[in-house]
Amino acid sequence: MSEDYRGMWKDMGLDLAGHDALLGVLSGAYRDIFLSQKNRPEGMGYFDFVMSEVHGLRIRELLDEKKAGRKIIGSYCVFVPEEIVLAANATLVGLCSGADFAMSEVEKLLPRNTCALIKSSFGFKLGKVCPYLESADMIVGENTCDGKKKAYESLGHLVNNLFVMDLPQVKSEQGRALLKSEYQRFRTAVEALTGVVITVESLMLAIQTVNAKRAAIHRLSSLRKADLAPISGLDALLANQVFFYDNPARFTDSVNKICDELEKRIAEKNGVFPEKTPRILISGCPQAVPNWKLPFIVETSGAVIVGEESCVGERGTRNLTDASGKTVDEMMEAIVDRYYQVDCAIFTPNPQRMEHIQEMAAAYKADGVIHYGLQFCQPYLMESIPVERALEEKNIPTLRIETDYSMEDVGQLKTRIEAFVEQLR
Ligand code: BJ8
Repeated sequence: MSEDYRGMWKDMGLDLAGHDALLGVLSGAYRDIFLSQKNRPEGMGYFDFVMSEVHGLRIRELLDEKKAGRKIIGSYCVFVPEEIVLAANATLVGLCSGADFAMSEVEKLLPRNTCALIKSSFGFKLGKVCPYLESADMIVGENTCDGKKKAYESLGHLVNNLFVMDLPQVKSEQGRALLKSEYQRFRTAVEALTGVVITVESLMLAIQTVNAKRAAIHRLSSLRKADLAPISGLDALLANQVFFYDNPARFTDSVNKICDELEKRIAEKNGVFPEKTPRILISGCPQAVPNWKLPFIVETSGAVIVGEESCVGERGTRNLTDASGKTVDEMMEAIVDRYYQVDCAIFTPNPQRMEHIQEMAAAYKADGVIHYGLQFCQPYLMESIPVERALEEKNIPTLRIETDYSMEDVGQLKTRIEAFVEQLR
């Protein structure tokens, strides 16, 4: 980190010893996993810098925004519409956590058989190690899976600024109406928090800003369709993870810059892996920072990851919001339409997700799909069975993985993944 931020962290109420331990593990893992890769695009230097300052400079920027009167809103799910947040002069940051922390404390509040993602978010709160969580003026929980739904009841006792958004579980007229009314309720709550009433101009600008960010990520994804992968799956995942933390305009710019570089690499046939490296699509649960376990194993087992069917990936960023509305109400409708298409496994039935996985496997020329399910995540583990069936119909080999954030199963996973990659050759 370029500066000493200890005073800032202390003022935020972080547990400095715990935080040091977390940063120590994070920076060691980053060095071993990311910086050890060969022939990385130069543009990844920006993301290396962002990660090195993820608890430093970016937090200082957020605190400066707060001093200037802007509010910070933290979210655990891609159903929280960034457009509404930006239009009301607030900043949205992702809170989903990808590492085990303070597990003994967490298991006093949550059953052991809760998914690692939920446990991690509690661990970061109980261990007082997440400056994003501590800087948030509002935290948004969403009624998605049962685990999250019930966990927010407990989280509500740990924070004093939780807004729980109800979400549909069925794609129907009533489901869409629920999403619409919840987005209206969220808009009112955000306007009350910031004291800023959303206008046609502010909402239009917000839609354009978020669309630009998504369009840059779409451009990056589409370059990964090239026969010689111009960027590793690890680096592309990192860009998708930084999507949730960075300043939107700067992020868009940096992703577009790396895309310019990747276009040149493709023209020069300069890939990050040799020709004929088996191509893998990952599908399933979100991989939040610093959960890099699976892609690291895959890409050190002779394969390259060419896409993520995930909320930290294409499921989260797939569609743009229609920007043709002329009134706030029309734009709110467009926002509802855009998010209503997210095909999270909490929906039943969820045939669109099967179609999207088939489409992605074809578009990215994947030789195989790894379905990534977090242990105890019923929605995605249950849905891994129809996913496998849908891929079998297309003769695409599938490997179903069920894991958590611990390193205990790395050896076993590596053996299974190496065997799968061998089968794809
Ligand atoms: S829209 S995927 S971000 S809910 S892994 S907590 S589902 S038990 S994260 Fe998600 Fe929104 Fe859906 Fe996307 Fe529950 Fe499963 Fe845990 Fe999960």
